[in-house]
Amino acid sequence: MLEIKSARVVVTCPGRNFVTLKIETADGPTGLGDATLNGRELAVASYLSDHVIPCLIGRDAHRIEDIWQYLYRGAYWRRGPVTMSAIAAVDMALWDIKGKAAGLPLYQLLGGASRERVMVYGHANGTTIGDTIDRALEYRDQGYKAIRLQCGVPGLPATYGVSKDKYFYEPADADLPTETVWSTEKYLRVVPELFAAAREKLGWDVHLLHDVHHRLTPIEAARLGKDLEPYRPFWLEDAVPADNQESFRLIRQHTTTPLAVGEVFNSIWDAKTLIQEQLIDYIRATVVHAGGITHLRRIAAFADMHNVRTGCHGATDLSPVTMAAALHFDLSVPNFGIQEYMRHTDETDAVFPHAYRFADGAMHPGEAPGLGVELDEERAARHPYKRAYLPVNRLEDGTMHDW
Ligand code: KDG
Ligand code: MG
Repeated sequence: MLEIKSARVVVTCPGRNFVTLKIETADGPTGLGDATLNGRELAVASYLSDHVIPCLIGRDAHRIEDIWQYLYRGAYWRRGPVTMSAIAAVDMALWDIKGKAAGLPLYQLLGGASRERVMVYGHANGTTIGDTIDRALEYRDQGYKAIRLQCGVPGLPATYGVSKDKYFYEPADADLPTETVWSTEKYLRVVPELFAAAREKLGWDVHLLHDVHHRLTPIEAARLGKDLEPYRPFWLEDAVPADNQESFRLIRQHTTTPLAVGEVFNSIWDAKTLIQEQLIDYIRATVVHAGGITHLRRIAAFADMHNVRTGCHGATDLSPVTMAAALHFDLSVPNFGIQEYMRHTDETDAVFPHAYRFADGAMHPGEAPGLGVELDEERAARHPYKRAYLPVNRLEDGTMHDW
């Protein structure tokens, strides 16, 4: 028995908001879990402090599966991003504790390494095709084997995925949602041009990825998939919103471009049809928003039975605690595909010192016991919460559209 003595939530904003759960045991280690839900941070902080932490005190930290079931089944109100991010934070913290208690890095408890390193993809973006290719060449020189390409859309003032900064992208940019404008027609013209230019300049020895960010209809996505086929993309991400999982059947009938989806999924049920019918190639669900390591492993096992590989979300709104958890998971699961890596700022890394490292286009979680991430609470306290929203998106005639 490793008794949970106390738990608390730390909200900090070292350049962007992060919600972290810290669980302390009576005579044993402490554990960290990420509970950050971009633009809705305080809802998860309250869910944890007001409704979850009181139920944790006195429980055995070693009973990870039982505590997961207690919080999921026992709450009656199931699923949803707030609930599942809160459960994820508890789950991560308990795995961290178990690893520290065993004196082993988490991946060893998950069955050990299935590979030597974890291939990651970086984000090359620019307002023009030329800028994007220049960034991609820099990524390639830094050793990246896989690069996501996003460029501005001619005729639109700004586009998701395109940053003002060369290396850091932060879409939660204002204390009320920024309004952006979208044209599918303009977008569908530029992306094939971007990929044609990229293959010409970057050659064929690098994987190229693209994120549609849920903005097309199935038939539009099918068209884009077909247009990109000659350039052999590694994947086309979030081609349509997956609220209706059957939408992917239509895309699948028309294109052999590999499909990835799921960064907003929070449970296996969001992906059931997609996986079972092999309508996708990569599942993007991640540790923090999909119920923690315990639940993500279940999703991965189900995906493995259907030849679907993992491609965890790894944007900057997922804290270094999630990044570490994802890397332990990636290193261990048999059906790993790729890991997204948008590096955090130095300010964030200073609040969350970590053992994971990047070299030659790949990452490794390191050998520190547990997750291998610390929280510098003194530094964290110097960065108070600052309200920040993701943008919203409208068509040129003012109609609300998916951001
Ligand atoms: O919080 C939203 C971001 O994580 C998201 O916009 C980033 O789509 C994204 C990606 O693929 O990293
Ligand atoms: Mg995405």
